[in-house]
Amino acid sequence: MQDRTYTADAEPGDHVTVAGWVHEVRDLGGIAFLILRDSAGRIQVKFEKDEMDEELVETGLGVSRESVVSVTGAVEEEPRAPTGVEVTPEGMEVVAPADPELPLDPSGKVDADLSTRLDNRTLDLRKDEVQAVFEVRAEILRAARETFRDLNCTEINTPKIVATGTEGGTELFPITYFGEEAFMNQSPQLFKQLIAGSNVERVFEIGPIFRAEEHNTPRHLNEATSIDFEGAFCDESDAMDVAEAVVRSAYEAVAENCTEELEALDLADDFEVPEEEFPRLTYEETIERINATGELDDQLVWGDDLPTEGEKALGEDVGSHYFITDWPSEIKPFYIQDHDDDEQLSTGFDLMHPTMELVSGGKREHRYEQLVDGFEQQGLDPEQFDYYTKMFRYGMPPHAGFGLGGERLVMTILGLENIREAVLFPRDRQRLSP
Ligand code: AMO
Repeated sequence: MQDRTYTADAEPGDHVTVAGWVHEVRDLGGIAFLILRDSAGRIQVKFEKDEMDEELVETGLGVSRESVVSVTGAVEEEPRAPTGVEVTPEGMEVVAPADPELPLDPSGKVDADLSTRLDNRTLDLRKDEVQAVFEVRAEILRAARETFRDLNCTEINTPKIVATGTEGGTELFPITYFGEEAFMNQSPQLFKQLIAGSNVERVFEIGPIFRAEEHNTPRHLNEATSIDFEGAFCDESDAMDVAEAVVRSAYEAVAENCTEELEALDLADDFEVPEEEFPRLTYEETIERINATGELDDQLVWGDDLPTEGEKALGEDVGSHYFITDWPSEIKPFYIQDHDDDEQLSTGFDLMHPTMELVSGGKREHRYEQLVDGFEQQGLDPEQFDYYTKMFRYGMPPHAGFGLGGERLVMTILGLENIREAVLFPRDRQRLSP
């Protein structure tokens, strides 16, 4: 729009046209105020009924909340106005009227449940605290990209329509690809390895992953954003260092660049950047510590997956982010390498926030024979993965990497109760639109 001034830039003495949404209209009798909101903030528009053009006053007072308007007038200092200035209008246009019946109240005075909010995201995002989540999310992704670039990684984009799954067959979404069965990709796992094995060496990708998980939980999505890393000549310890750097840089960036958003979310006073190095516990130590909390009915034994209550009990015990290393080989995927001196033990690791898993990773099996054996042990047909395994015959360096759940990172940094709050348009068991 030509010559439009953002509300935050309107200074006393200026003559401006501001444009945005009608936040509220307060009619005090002889005088009325319209609060206009745009992405930069809010500004008060003052209507003096006896002194102004009747039609202008009618337009200002008659407009419904959330209509889009543009107002032209002089900016004056007004200490009693919310931002210390107000506009005395000379002209006003209703650019796009809003139905007076709104499905949710963007002023936040009336609470809406999450489902109503997600059905009406455009209106929901007009609330400062909701917009703040997505500003923070954008800053977290920016910080992750910057950290990877500082670590000499190249950003890649890999296919999301694929011929095979990698993270367990039951969680695949099948689609039809020109008459052939194909799938939505569960992880860029195999592609990122194939690129790490080229001269590019160190890569990262931020993109969607698709998991046909049946269960609806506050921390699972059917389409999530994965922040992936893969590095040639890296081992699991190097990959853990990178994961830790990315997570820490996300907190630092939010603390430094999102002060207004943290205030809108009421987090400004308590926001903490994790300072200490994340401890690394072995899987064996982990199950011993979980058992010692006494929170589980049945004691965990070697080879068990960690139940959610166990993760929670340990998270409270540790009180910070922590890694779990040296998982039993049998519960890690085929592409994870075992330790040379003990093939029951894998190089796989998880990074945990005290409340949930954020990252899985490990050193990869880069030796052709062992890789093919691993497929067979997991009941997968190595021939289907020939496009992948054959590259391991042409000089595949040792390499390691990880996948970090983007929404879980946002959720844990902001303490959101439901992962859906960290996604604009979540996909879950009930939700395929909007
Ligand atoms: P994994 O399956 O553990 O590992 O996924 C990595 C991380 O992605 C996030 N995540 C999810 N977030 C929300 N909803 C989901 N349904 C969901 N599934 C996964 C989690 C999880 O820790 N290829 C490996 C990674 C690697 O080894 O590089 C993988 O995909 O935060």
